[in-house]
Amino acid sequence: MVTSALPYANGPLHIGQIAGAYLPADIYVRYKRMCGEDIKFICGSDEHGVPITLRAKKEGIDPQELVDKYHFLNKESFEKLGIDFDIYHRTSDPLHHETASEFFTTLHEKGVFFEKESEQYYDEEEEQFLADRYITGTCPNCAFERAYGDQCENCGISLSPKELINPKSALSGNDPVLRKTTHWYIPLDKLQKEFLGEWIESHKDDWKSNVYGQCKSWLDLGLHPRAVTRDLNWGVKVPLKKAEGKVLYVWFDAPIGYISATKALTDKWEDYWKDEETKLLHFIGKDNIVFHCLIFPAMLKVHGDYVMPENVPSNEFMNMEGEKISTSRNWAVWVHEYLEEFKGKEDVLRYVLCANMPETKDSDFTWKDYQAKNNNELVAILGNFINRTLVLCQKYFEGKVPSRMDSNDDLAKEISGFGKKVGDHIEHYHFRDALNEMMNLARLGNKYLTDKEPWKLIKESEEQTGHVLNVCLQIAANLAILIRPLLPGTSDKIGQILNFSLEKLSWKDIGSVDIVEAGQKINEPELLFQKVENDVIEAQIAKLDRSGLDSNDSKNNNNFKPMINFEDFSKLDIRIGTVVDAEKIEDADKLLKLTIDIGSEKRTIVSGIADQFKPEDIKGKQVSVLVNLEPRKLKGVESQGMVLLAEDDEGKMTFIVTDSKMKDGSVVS
Ligand code: B3M
Ligand code: ZN
Repeated sequence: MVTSALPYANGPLHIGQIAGAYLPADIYVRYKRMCGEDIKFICGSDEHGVPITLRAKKEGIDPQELVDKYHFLNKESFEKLGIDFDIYHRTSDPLHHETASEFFTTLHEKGVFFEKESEQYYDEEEEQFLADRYITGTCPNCAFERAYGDQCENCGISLSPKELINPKSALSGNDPVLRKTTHWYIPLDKLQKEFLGEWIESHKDDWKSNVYGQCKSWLDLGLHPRAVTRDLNWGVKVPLKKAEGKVLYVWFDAPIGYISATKALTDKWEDYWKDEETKLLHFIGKDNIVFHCLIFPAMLKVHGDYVMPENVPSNEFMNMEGEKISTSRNWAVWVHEYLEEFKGKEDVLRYVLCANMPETKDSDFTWKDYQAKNNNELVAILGNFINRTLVLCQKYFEGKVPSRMDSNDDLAKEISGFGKKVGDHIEHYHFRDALNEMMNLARLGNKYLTDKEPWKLIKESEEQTGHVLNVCLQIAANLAILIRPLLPGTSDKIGQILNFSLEKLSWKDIGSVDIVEAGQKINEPELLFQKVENDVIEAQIAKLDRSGLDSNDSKNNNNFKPMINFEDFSKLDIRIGTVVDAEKIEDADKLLKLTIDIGSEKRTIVSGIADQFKPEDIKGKQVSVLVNLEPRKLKGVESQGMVLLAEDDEGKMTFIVTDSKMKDGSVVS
């Protein structure tokens, strides 16, 4: 049983979500299916909770209208991108309400919950209790100013509304007041002692270290009881008479959505949830770790009928162009837009997202890198090998598979080695390594062609040339199987051109050198991948909307950039240098051309400071210079580094200087 986090149906999907929770699961599932395993892949829309009601209010529509809109949009995006769920269900479905409600009742009857009256924040103007995202304020942990009542998205910590500093109602901006209300709580503190602590510890070595690490620090802090009900009118009604006007907490009902979706899929749903032999896996992003590793397992365990997750392969975050992806600030590549603008390039996106998957640390998607991976890898390595092979077969053998001269056992062994390596990587959730190993088989094919030079060999021996091309065709056919979990569309295309049915083949066929039979006709070659030109990339970069970021991010001191490690930092080579010359650049109001002596040499650096500094004021100044920044041309002048400046929120700048004179070239670290 494989699940991917149920995305909130409050907006379109972005690439960060795909790279985090959906693509890795899809690759895993496709691979397992090819190994012949009985596997179900479940997902659906999360349609409850404050993210939904807040968004609906903002758009001025009903929550139901909102979730209808995004459920179908997102379902279609997944389908087009080849994320091959067995079912894409939704939590507003009556079957889900029934399932979640029963689950609550079972726990209630077992006496798991305790009931408690407490004071909670309330918005008097809106006449509404302020739970979760209805309340925002400053994070007590990292000082981020837009933390929610349930979680800080900047540092990831889980919060309760009362922990927020300077809390405000997200509905009206008003200061909230305190009001009494009753809720039902799951005693996580008690469950930690009873089994959760020990259970997490038992996964110390087989879970990813980021996942285990996060759980461990939660447990070290000590878990607290958590309310599983809310004073809202949108959600699964609490099935208790005295709980009129209350619904289940979205994080209580949403994971049960995995179970209701399985019920909707098959009558045999219990085989996938209640059988001890079942291996349950949750693919998620790191902000969902606590819910999938602690709270949901606790619920499953106390219920008693269900298996516990065997693993929760969670990814870190993918940033974009150096900034945190953000729906509210419109900083993202939206999947439905990509699919519209890049028709036929679904596999390219899958490839680039996999190559950049945030497996162990946050990663960064950039359009330049997208272009480079497409042009230098998909086109130049994979596409090129297949295309050269096909063209040569057409040219020398009229599109018929030539015969091989021997059985070529060594080659078979070598190829089957790739199947083993890629399979191992996928089993261990090392998707980037799996991708590299897939490409290595294409590299091997290219090298074989280059070494054997069939275009020369043909002048000497048709038989030997035929042998070489037969080998290439077998490699191509094996590639179609090997890349299939990652690039299903491309795999299909190779199968169509080479005229063999991939449906009949399984993972263990990798290594066979008789997939395409001698004498068989192959179809006209068709380019698998096309080069992406600069203008396409530039248009995407121009489309990005930095307006949201400039006002909130770069100028908000509390919104720190994603964490880096020491190694990242030590890549920066910062030196002290003296400005020996400065002049304005023609036709550029803001730019100054500086000549800076950094001890061993002089550098030309273009800096956007002409509106704040006059050339004569900076000559002779000692400044800090990043000297290993890639050179780039600005207004025709090559800039060979960057001068470091501090900027306040009004845009006033000053140089970063030392407090006494230093030798030029001194290292800043
Ligand atoms: N909807 C949060 C998210 O989209 C939440 C996941 C539910 S998984 C059961 O990140
Ligand atoms: Zn925080």
